[in-house]
Formats: sequence, C-alpha cells, structure tokens
Amino acid sequence: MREQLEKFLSGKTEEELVGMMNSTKTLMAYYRCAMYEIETKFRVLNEQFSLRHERNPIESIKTRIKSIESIQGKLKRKNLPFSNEAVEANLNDIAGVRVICGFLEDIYLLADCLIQQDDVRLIKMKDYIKNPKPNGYRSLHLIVEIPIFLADEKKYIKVEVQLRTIAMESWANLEHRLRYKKELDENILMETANELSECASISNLLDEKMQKIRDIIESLERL
Ligand code: 0O2
Repeated sequence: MREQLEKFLSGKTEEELVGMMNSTKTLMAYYRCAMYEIETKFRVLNEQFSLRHERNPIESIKTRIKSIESIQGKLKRKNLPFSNEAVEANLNDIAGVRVICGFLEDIYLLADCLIQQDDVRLIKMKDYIKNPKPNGYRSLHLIVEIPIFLADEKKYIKVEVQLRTIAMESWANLEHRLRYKKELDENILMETANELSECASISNLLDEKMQKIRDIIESLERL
C-alpha cells in the first residue's frame, strides 16, 4: 500500500497534490449526497406504507461511505490506478445503503418501488436470496445511479443498496466477524463455518415461515 502511494505521489507538485485532495473530497461529498438521497427515498416509502397499510416494511436503515483505505485496497486488487476517474468508472460500492426488513416479501416490494422511480437508474441487480452464495450469504443487491444536482450541472452517482431481513443481517454480521478471525485454530474455523452454513439454512426457513404466517394474518384481516 505504502509503495503504491509513494509511486503515485512522486513527481507531483504541492499544488497538484492539493488539487487532487480537493477533487477527491468533492467526489466523496457527491457520494454522500447520493447516499442520503437513496436513504430518504426509502424513508419516504416506509412512511407511505405506514399510512396506506398501517405497517412499516423497514426495520432499520444503515448507511456508510467506503473509507479511503478500503478504496485504495480495492483499486489495488483490481490493478487500477488511484484516481477519481478509476473510482467512478470501476467501483460501485463507495456509497452504501443497507435496508433491513422484517419480511422477505418487503425486500422485493421496496426494491421494485425504488427502481420504478424515474430518477433512479438500475445498473445491476444481484439476487443472493434466490441464489445464495456457497457460504449461505443471502441479500438482494442493487447498484443504482441517481442524479445529484450541483450549482451548474447534474451528475449521476452510483449507490450500492443491500436489502435483507433481520435474520440475514445477523447472519452476515456474524460471518463477517468470523472472516477476520485469522488467529483461530483451523479446525475450530472449519467447524464454525459449518455451523454458520447450517444457521443460513435455518434462517432461510425462519424467513419463509414468518412470511407465511404474515400472509395468513393479512388474509384474515382482509375478511
Ligand atoms: P463492505 O465493508 O460491506 O462494503 P462487484 O465487483 O461489485 O461486482 P463485489 O464487490 O464482490 O463484486 O460485490 P458483491 O458480491 O455484490 O458484494 C459486495 C458486498 O456484499 C460486500 O462488501 C459485503 O458487504 C456483502 N457481502 C457479499 N458477500 C458476502 C458474504 O459472503 N458475507 C458477508 N458477511 N457479506 C457479504 P465488502 O466490500 O466485502 O465490504
């Protein structure tokens, strides 16, 4: 990382470096604005649902901007230079919005409502709920682009949206923690990974059963 940074900085004047720092700061501010926009869109949808259907599809929303260190690491892994152009063209997850729902059905409902908005462009959708990762990871991922209105221009900025249930969220948090436990004994690590895989199946079953129960309750309420 240090070597890459030194190579990148060498030969640059102080003025050039200040200019680069400012343009990176500006780009990060655009990502932050886009992230707030998407977060607000979900909060509005949640509000509207609570008025229309007397229920809130969203349990919580988490947002984050990728750190400069993670951005550098990802660019390096992809063999790309550390520049704003490379970030904009190649990294989709600088701005992240995670929406946590109580029920499976609400994930798809919210995703559809977002995609249908006329200022939202869907770039990519990965459905790890219908097609879970081999380790059991489940979530619906969307890469969307939305316009940010600046003083004299309109700029489209990408945001990664992850939609998941409470069960998927707690599973992913646990798995994420395990992934960084490099000091653990190989056997314990393997055993825990197997247990986690089993938890993924149980949590899938739980989500499906809870959805079925909610469907029954809602059909009774309609009578
Ligand atoms: P962080 O800190 O959460 O951002 P791409 O190049 O975008 O097509 P990428 O980046 O692998 O490919 O995208 P993908 O598969 O959609 O996954 C991106 C993010 O999803 C990850 O971000 C995680 O947040 C989450 N994720 C994906 N797979 C797993 C998994 O197996 N376990 C857990 N816990 N989370 C997962 P980052 O960059 O890893 O980190």
